[in-house]
Amino acid sequence: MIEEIKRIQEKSQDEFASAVGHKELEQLRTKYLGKRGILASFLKRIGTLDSELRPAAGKAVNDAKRAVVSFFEEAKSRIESSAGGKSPATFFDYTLPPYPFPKGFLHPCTLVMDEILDIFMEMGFEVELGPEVELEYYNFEALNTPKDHPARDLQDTFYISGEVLLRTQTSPVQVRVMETIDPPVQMISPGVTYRRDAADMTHLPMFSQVEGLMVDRGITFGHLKGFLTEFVRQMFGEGRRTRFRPHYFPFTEPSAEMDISCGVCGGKGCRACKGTGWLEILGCGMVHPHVLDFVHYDTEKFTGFAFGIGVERIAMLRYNIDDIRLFFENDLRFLKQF
Ligand code: 2NL
Repeated sequence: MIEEIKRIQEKSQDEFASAVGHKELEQLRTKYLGKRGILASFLKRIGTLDSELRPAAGKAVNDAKRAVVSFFEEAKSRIESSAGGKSPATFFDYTLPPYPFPKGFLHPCTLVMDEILDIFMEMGFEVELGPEVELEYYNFEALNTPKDHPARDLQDTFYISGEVLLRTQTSPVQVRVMETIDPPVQMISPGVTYRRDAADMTHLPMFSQVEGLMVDRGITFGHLKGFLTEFVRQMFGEGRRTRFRPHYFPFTEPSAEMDISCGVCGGKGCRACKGTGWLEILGCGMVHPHVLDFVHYDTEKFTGFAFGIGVERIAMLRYNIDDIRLFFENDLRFLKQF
């Protein structure tokens, strides 16, 4: 019987050591130390032993009881310290969020940005990133926009110093990539851009862009139309008509803006499309030979197309939002809808 008691004592030590929570601790206490517990049953059995065996057995049970009580005390202080030293009745962590626990979600512009990138990545474009604080050279000069060019007015930006500024588009990333690799180039550059614009329903001084560039032998305006038409089909669904309207950018020649048929009126003309039936979605064109010259590409061999997509603008068209400022006010009642 003494051997048996020793084994029980060892087993109880393991069980108390691995007990989690007050409930399990109380169950173990009852099991070993309770009135009808294991140690009590040993005490009862002592009466059935021969009288000369009783003292040793009694001592063994008492020793075991003392040991088990100490295992219990140890487990109790361990469990209480993990609850801030208080019993569960008084311990409550007020900093925990209430049930059901709120889950985070993505900003509508992030959702649209990811979708745009997925579409072009699947068509073979590599994603390239670059600095938001740029050199004037990469933002303007190398993009065929010299100091006295009138387009500098439209793209006025925030200057850090004379030659350092916040980029007005992500094209400088593309210039940097072309400086380091030879054609073929097939890339997109997503990111935040800045302009010195006052905030209104369609403008913000900070917005996001995805620019694309493809340079190789024999690239034509036909390739540009093909890729962008497929982009529109995947982004806005089948059945939207598209058109390319002549435009001017210093860095492309010829240049165009791409329109899609209005999703609200189907092209008949309404308030959303200002009666025209068309919505402008991006700017594009064939890369100006001067831009290729700046990165030492052979303009006899290589041509390319480029485009710039405003992410907030696409998100506004996708979700029928009429004021771009809603994206930056961070009102959860607005943001939770997407
Ligand atoms: C817009 C639309 C555009 C480009 C961006 C580009 C980039 C390189 C060379 C030539 Cl490296 N072009 N990007 C082309 C056409 C339009 O953005 O509304 N921008 C002001």
